[in-house]
Amino acid sequence: MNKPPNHRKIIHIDMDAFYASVEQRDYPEYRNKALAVGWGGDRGVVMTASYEARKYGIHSAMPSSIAKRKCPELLFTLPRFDSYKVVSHQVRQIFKDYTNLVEPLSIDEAFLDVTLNKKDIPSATHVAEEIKQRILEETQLTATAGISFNKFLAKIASGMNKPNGLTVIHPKDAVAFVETLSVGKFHGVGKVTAKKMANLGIYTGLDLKQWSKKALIQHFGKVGGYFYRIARAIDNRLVEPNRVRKSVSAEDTFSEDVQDREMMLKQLKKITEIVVKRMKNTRSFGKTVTLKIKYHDFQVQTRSKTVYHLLQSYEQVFPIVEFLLHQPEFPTKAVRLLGVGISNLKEKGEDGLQLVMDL
Ligand code: TTP
Ligand code: MG
Repeated sequence: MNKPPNHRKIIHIDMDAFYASVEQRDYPEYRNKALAVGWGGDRGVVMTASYEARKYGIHSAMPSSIAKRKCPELLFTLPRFDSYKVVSHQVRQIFKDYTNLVEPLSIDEAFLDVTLNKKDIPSATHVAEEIKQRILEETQLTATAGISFNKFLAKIASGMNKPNGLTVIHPKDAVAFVETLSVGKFHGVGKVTAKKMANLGIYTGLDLKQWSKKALIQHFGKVGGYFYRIARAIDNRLVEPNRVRKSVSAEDTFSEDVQDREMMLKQLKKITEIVVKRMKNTRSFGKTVTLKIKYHDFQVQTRSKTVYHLLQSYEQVFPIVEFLLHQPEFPTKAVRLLGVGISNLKEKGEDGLQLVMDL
């Protein structure tokens, strides 16, 4: 019998400028053009931008008005989610030819564990090359692959060489590589955490490595243990094919800033209905309700409430949303956007039990 390999072989695959690439594929007039997917109106937001548009500094989540200022010839098109889902499904079918250990992270991204793969290809790089080639042949779209021996490094690797890239981080190089990496590049370190780290003098993996596990947990809570491990290139998280989503959410921008309570409640009812429907579709139940409020000046506030029973129905969720709108106080400034999220999700097990998922 073959000796099991010392290291796992993990691939992270991420489609390039996903929504924009599908639009450029389906509408030749968008090819080689600066294109944004999203609403181009005054209060629209860029969902993603073609690589041609990114040269102007345009990126996801940028208000459309700013994007147009940066690039006056920028074209806008509305998203066609059904087409993106078709591609996402095609790509997942390709993955399944290599391994069942596929963990989708979003519509265009997944981890694959190819340590043992259905084609018995020993090199993970070869698997990734084949998958990229098949994605191109079957969807006419490009993807970028990152390859390493754990999820953390595979994800970092795929971000290093986009678009249409393939980057390998070898076990022998991993420790030195993480030392040079800026902490802002670590998955799980957002802007707020990066700033907190900077205040502590932590800028790179090497800086992070100087801290004890205890001290990191003291400063950052539970996730401090994860930071301690990844600073040493250690990440034993498995590729989990049936992972349940941790949260569902929806949000909507008003066409004009709003201060009226009835209008806010009307909007929140609509959004809550969408969120509840999504939870039902995934057969999940949540315990934490979060209300997101973005004010006219772009200040964002989130208010959350965790309850002790599992929530799924509109009748259960909406009163909490309404409560959060008034607690600690009803918005004192005009509101631009409202969002509702439900997290702390659990999936109803097939045997009817409520499975407690790893949160
Ligand atoms: P990403 O993979 O983050 O971005 P991308 O595929 O457009 O570009 P990249 O080449 O850098 O991977 O997200 C996938 C899709 O998800 C993206 O095409 C549009 C959508 N999306 C949003 O709708 N809003 C967002 O804020 C982000 C980040 C993505
Ligand atoms: Mg992508």
